[in-house]
Amino acid sequence: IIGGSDAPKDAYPWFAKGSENFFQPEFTFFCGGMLVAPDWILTAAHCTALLPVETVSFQIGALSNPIDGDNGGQYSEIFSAEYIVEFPDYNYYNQYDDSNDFALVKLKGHSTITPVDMDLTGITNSYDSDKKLWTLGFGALDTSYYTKPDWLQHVDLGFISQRMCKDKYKGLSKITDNMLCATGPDKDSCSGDSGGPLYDKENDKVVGVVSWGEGCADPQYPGVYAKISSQAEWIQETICSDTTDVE
Ligand code: 4AZ
Repeated sequence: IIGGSDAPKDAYPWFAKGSENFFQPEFTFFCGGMLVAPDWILTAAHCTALLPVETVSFQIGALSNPIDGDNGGQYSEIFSAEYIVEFPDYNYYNQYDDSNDFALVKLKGHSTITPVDMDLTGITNSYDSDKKLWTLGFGALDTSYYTKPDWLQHVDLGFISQRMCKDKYKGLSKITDNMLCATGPDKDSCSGDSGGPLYDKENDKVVGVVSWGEGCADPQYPGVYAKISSQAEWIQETICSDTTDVE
């Protein structure tokens, strides 16, 4: 997160920190996520696409980045992934074309933390161009991409209309109706924030998943988020159709 500040305790109990030990040692942080049902994390497909499922875990309620860090007294729970469902037509090697950058991670166990509500009806369609939205994560603090925070960062962004976002990315990348754009002066999500939420605090709903952008905090290029309401049906069906843990 660029231009943000320390997330307050208790503000995002449903935020999940993804860790993996396939590319990195000892379950190191790789992406954000959010608890959307007691046993399901919503994250970005580009986060999980190259990872074997047995190398993935999520800490729900994480505020501290170091695995042995002090979580500030906030309650958290760690679960490993049981299986991962990527959006059906998601293609890692063609990921900017029509992103649908969604993955649902089934957890080995049920969290007792309250999941966050998703925008399944499309409240984003009524946003004004400066509607305030929040994003959060443990990603890069500046455009060197290397500095990572020890504590969860959050930042308020302004919603960018589809028309304006298309215009800004003209000649560079396609902005589809399955994407949401948001930006702020010297504020953005960045490398490592992927998979985390775009959050509408007023309505207490997550509306997007951190997906991509040209650079970070470049005034020409807003951050791009996968639009949750675009694939509400797939998200709900995937979560509800699961019958592997009937007890
Ligand atoms: C990334 O590399 C990334 N400015 C995430 C978000 C944005 C850019 C890059 C948006 O994960």
